[in-house]
Amino acid sequence: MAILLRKPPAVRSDEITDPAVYRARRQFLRGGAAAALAGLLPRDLLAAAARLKFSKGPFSTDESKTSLKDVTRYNNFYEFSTDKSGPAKLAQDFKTRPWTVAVGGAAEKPTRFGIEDLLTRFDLEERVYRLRCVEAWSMVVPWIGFPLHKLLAAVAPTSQAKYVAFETLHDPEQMPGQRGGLFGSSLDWPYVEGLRMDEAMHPLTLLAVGLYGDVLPNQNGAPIRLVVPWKYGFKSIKSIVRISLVSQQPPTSWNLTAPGEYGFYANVNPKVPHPRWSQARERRIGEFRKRPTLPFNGYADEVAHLYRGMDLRKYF
Ligand SMILES: Nc1nc2c(c(=O)[nH]1)N[C@H]1C(S)=C(S)[C@@H](COP(=O)(O)O)O[C@H]1N2
Ligand SMILES: [Mo]
Repeated sequence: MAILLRKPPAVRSDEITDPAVYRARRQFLRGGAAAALAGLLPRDLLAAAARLKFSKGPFSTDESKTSLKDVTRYNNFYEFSTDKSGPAKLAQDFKTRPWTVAVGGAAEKPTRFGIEDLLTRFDLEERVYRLRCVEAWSMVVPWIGFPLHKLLAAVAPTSQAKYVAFETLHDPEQMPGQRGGLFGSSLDWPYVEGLRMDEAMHPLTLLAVGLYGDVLPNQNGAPIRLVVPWKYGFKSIKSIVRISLVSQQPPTSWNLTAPGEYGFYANVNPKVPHPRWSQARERRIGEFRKRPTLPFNGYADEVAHLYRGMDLRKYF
């Protein structure tokens, strides 16, 4: 499994920065304050700033990437639609500005971060991760983001912090899937997810703000979403507005809906079938043949130690 992972090249982001992008960023930084006062930020300049900022991060797979088209047109985002092709259309006008992420709970310095702050405060990295959906398909996505542990460190978790709870925006006016009735799904809103503290602090755990060199498309969870590559895709909660440090294991949307089918841990495990289908193999989107599913989605060398001594059939 380790052969699929490579170390980051020793190249600093400023050495690979295109001069045009550099200029755009300077312009962005100068225009930033005025634009922020006016309540708007030019999207292309923001994208240029995001593009500039990233360097190659660790843990990237060498496998071929899923096409941008498939990554952005084959989505699970039930707030917009339960149909895979629905979010790309229905999330087009989703407003991701202004946007804040409240990070608090068991923390000495609870903070409400503005999204522009989050885009510039931490060094952004590109990380090419596999994403394995519980529905037995997978993708390879070049995310841009920063490790969650950096954000958590900024709020200074207390000793009470044993788990981290995440919450997606609740806005039925913008999200047709949250209206119930014809467009509704079986999920309760807002979508919630959670991680154990050691999982949240693991260097693989990423808060993504972009993919394929640009800011996140709305249907992929703009403006900020979680990516936990060794777990089933539903743990990678989109369009986050709240992150809370808590002392008890928090509820999670899919577990609340069908506790026998979706556990809290949701580690990718070819040996534990979903009650209605096998998890032994998966189809990589864009391919026809099926490939074997790897324990922890191929990240076992990095994360298996977190679960040493745990019965992974019981804690599925
Ligand atoms: N808020 C929210 N987050 C979500 C979902 C969702 O419906 N709502 N779907 C999850 C599932 S099941 C998967 S597989 C991934 C899909 O992410 P992608 O569309 O970027 O591939 O998002 C996850 N995060
Ligand atoms: Mo999924």
